[in-house]
Amino acid sequence: MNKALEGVRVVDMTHVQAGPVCTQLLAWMGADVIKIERPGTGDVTRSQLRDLPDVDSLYFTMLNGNKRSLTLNMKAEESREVFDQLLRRSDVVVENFGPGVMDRLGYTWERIQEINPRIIFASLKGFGPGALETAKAYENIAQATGGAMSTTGFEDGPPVVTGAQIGDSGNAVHLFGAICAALYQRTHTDRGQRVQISMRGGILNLCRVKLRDQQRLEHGPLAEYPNKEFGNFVPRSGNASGGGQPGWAVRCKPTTEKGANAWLYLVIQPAVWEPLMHKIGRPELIEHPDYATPEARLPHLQDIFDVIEEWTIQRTKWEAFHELNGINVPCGPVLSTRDLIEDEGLRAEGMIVDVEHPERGTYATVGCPFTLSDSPVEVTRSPLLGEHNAEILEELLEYPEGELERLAAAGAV
Ligand code: CAO
Repeated sequence: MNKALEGVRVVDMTHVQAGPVCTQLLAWMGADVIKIERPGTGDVTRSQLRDLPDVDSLYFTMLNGNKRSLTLNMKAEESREVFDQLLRRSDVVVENFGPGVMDRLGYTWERIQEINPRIIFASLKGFGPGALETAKAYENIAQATGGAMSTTGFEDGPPVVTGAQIGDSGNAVHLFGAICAALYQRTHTDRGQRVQISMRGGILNLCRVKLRDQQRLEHGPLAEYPNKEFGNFVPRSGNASGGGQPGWAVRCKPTTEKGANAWLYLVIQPAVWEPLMHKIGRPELIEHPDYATPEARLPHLQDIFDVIEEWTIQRTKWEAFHELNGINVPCGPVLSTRDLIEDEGLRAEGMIVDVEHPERGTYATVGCPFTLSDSPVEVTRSPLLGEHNAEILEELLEYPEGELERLAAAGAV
């Protein structure tokens, strides 16, 4: 066995971002992922945000590597025989359609179980039971309703979404974990099961510490927050660390005209206070009663970071990083997307990978965020629309020659 999920077949009914990122992870772990797409158009992302005319977009190619593509018009009568056969020969079906879509297609959980009692049926929706249950959801709607937006940004500004796609790609990882757990349980029960996840629930999981702070608020103000006044909910707290050790982003010497990302994030652990003050040339603060202990420092954090910034502003973010890292201060430069795509370390780590595509040439994609020593990941390109129709129908489903043409004439593939 060369891959962790070798032998697992996935019927991939996913589209846009959240579902495809999950099934791409399954494919990287060795599952045979068959992406079902509407004939003619396929996943809507194939043609969204195109950088090159008539070529699958990066939006699609970066989220659908290592999969096979089968076109199937799920609303055509003749497609049902194909889909049923696929379900019989598969281990997992994953979908992230709007609420009720699978039921309207005639594939309820009950029907899917009837066809294959060993299959795991995984769904990602915007919301779980309750007032929002029937609502569709995109990334930022999940961030708005799951606690991310109300806690991101500065106190005097509007709620802000994060650049990290925590609702989509973040929840894809939740869904991936859940499917792997269900596959493991099946090795004991020999039964499939229903796996469900809401984007809002997944966001809340990632906002766990904000719910910690909501309950701490009942016992008084949050001393480590930069905010001066508190209501009955957790306020936006800018770049405060959110953890037990204070942190903040400080400005550095710009290296480009605008210097938009000339910033360094640093955290002041108690043990680094003394060497840090020596390093920035402010040894008189080490024993100062307002600063000497972590508790004493809490009300003065902004002053402290201002003092540190007087030192960092004279250095580039990389110079400041190397000097502070040299005395064990936890810190990291704020890196732009340009910095990242050119980062040799990320390529060595397999996190930025170049892939060959027959229509668009070489493109860079983001690799698998974890490594398994016994299951190496080889990132390959995304499939063209319907590229594997003949292969899947004839080799996997054992349709005789000519059936593909019949199904195509009936508008099913
Ligand atoms: N053949 C025929 N029809 C197909 C098909 C196929 N292969 N694949 C999909 N369809 C049809 C479905 O049957 C459905 O039709 P009906 O509405 O008539 O039942 C329709 O296409 C898809 O509906 P949808 O509600 O999923 O799609 P949408 O573009 O209106 O909404 C989205 C998109 C993402 C808002 C919605 O799918 C959703 O809320 N998904 C769950 C949450 C989610 O994943 N969001 C993250 C998206 S990434 O930001």
